[in-house]
Amino acid sequence: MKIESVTLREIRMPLVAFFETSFGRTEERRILLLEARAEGRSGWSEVTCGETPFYSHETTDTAAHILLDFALPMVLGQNLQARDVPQKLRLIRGHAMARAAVENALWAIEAECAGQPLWQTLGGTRAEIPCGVSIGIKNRPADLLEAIARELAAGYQRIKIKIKPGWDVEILEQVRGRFPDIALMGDANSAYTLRDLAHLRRFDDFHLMMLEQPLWDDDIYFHAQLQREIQTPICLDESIHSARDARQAIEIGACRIINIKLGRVGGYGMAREIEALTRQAGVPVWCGGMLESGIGRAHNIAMSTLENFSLPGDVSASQRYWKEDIIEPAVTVTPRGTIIAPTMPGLGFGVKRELIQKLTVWEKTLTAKK
Ligand code: OSB
Ligand code: MG
Repeated sequence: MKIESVTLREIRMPLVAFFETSFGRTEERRILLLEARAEGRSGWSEVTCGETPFYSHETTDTAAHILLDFALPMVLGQNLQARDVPQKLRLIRGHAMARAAVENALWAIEAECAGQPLWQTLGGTRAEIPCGVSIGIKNRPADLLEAIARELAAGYQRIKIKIKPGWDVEILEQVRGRFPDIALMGDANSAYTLRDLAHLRRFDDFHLMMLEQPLWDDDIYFHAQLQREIQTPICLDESIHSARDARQAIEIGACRIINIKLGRVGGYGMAREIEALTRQAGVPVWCGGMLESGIGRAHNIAMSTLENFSLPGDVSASQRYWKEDIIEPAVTVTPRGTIIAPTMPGLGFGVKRELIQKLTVWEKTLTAKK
């Protein structure tokens, strides 16, 4: 298909409640949406970076720069399929979330052309996906316990809490005291070093499903050393950008589980490679979240239908984040803590153009030369 034009826009959306990790607090999102046009259709995607370079190097502003000045000119006017995009963008080093947005929008168009929901075009095998929630650091432990109780009542299958030095062992003691048997995990977002080994060993008392990214964001090797010293399975998030990274991590024993984020790995092509590799290696994966709007959420749902996404992911209901989401219907979760994959062709959800227009702070359209 020929890529006729692409519109990139920034929308601002306040979160219904602040979300805090070991690297900081987010209250309002600055989200880039990409709309590609080909075959007389529109395909939407979301750039999943944060506003700050604290989770990864990418930010809303760097992604806009990379897309407008480099990535979009490499694909505009060209005749290509979604699966050709990684090759077309191969000269761009890093900036995976910006690159992923180009590829993912084309997948949505291809699915619509095929008259199928995207998850089926991708080869998903699961029409209902298991869901967990990620709960941020709170002002008080009591706020966290209350949030956990609320999410469990809504049916979510596992609880992930954000941890950091000073908000870890004591908090886990309280959570386990009140909820002894729930599926529980912690995400450190690289808040520890190997000097904390004795401290990290104490986490083994809480029978956590996994400990996500305890050490440096760019490390694989030392996570293998840590994994040999603790019983809790390590899950890597920040460190895994490619199938090669995943293979390395598995071969040296750096983790027993992997969190796949569609943006962090550069799009569906690489996500599917990692899914296949981990499936063959017997290492389960789950879909991570980046506080996405409905568009990114719809893509996360599609990816989560792939076979090896066997653990509950961080993909949850729209209303946990937004007063009004930009897709219709909004994402909802069943009382058994699942999301039903959509049946509508393409992205699988309607896009609320008027609302998006209202939230837009700037937009830019690049058109193929005739
Ligand atoms: O590490 O998984 C993470 C949010 C922003 C940046 C990094 C992470 C997260 C989350 C939230 O855990 C997941 C979500 O609810 O979207
Ligand atoms: Mg994480």
